[in-house]
Amino acid sequence: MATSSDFLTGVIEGFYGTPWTPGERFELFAAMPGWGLNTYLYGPKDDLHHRARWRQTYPPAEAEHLREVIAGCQARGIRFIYALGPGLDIRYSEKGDRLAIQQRFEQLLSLGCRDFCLLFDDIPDQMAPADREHWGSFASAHAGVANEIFRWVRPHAPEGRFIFCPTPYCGRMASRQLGGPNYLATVGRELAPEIEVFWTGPEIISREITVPHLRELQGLLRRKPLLWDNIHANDYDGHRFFCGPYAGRPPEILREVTGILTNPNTEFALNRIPFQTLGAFVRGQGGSWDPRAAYLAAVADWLPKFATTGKPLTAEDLALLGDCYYLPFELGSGAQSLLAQVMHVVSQPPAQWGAAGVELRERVVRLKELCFRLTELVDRSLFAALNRRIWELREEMDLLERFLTHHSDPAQSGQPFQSDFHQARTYRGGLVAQLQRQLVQHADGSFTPRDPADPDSQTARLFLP
Ligand code: GDL
Repeated sequence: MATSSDFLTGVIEGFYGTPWTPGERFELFAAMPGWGLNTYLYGPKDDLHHRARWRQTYPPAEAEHLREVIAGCQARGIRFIYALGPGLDIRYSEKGDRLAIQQRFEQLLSLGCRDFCLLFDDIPDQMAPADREHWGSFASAHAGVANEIFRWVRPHAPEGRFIFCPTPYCGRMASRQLGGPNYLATVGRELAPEIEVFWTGPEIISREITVPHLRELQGLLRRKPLLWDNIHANDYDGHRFFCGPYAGRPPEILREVTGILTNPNTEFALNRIPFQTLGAFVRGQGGSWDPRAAYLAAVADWLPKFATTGKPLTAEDLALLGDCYYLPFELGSGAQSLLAQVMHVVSQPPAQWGAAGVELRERVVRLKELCFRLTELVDRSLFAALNRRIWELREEMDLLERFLTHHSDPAQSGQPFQSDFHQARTYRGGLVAQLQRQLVQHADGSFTPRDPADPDSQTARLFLP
């Protein structure tokens, strides 16, 4: 049941990008019990020893670091799960490679770890001919290796959990037959029943995860999955972060999974609302769930972190800021209505803006000033985590303000607008920005080349060497 300690609720450090510092991890462990989170999984993709150097054990200094992190975690009553990702170049039929996994887990056992995970996500889904000959299929190779390691670990850690992440770990990947035909059914049949299986939902980043979706998966896996939830992950987009509430999953899913672990924003400091609202969701034990109310409650609790050297932020300010960086598929209400107003006003001739133009300008100025006030944050690690993204938002607010001011001035009537602070090539410049303009994505997700008659295409051509 959802509240028992058997139900895993917590955090996966499993993103691409700079791993958290030991200090950040300790801060997390101290706060987790208060939010009702009982599990932490260590698997930062860019810890070299997690993937690239998976065959080598940790050198002594790093091992000691890990020992402290494990002890700090367990001292708070939080389960520490260690994950290894050998899939980039493992030879599944090589006894030596399987032994290397065992040796790594042996080292972790000696550091106090009791819970383990083998990750086969984001790896080539092809095997060497010798591996195919030995195991028959990719799925059998994965299940076979996981079973072997599990059976070795179990006597050393009878109380520990053992988790497996399949190569197709979401509905879309499974329907594309990533890992070969019947991968999940084979894993379901061959993987030891005690081993839990990670799943991210219908997509890598799932807007919604429903009970029927999970039930269908249970049939294939012959067990309830463990959710690896990427709803707040931001490693795929350097311009965004997500501090909206846990949402898009009905409370009834709690009965269909063995736990929910969230793989959040890479920037540790930005995860307060994701963590707190996940805890509240699970603690609700399947009762009604109001994501907006949970968001506003978490905003109020996060506010003290936003102390500044100047005028203090209000909960309303922080809610608006969070609305601008809410969820992957959804802006918060304050950002939604601002965007709607911008779209409405700028699509009209300035002569028709009237009061809507004035009101919009006030909102834009307020948000711009709010962005500026974040430079005064006393907590500089929070500032560092926010700064690049907020700066971009501030630039857009500044541009809009200048645009609205220019066109509201009768003396400028009919004059084209230019900003001295948003010069071509310094603003929205660079290779990535230009590449992004070349393929247009439509509402259904499909892409087409940009219309060559579009004046922006000529601008792009102008920038070519
Ligand atoms: C993934 C990776 C994860 C990454 C996330 C979001 C899983 C199982 N693996 O595919 O490490 O952070 O997407 O980009 O989700």
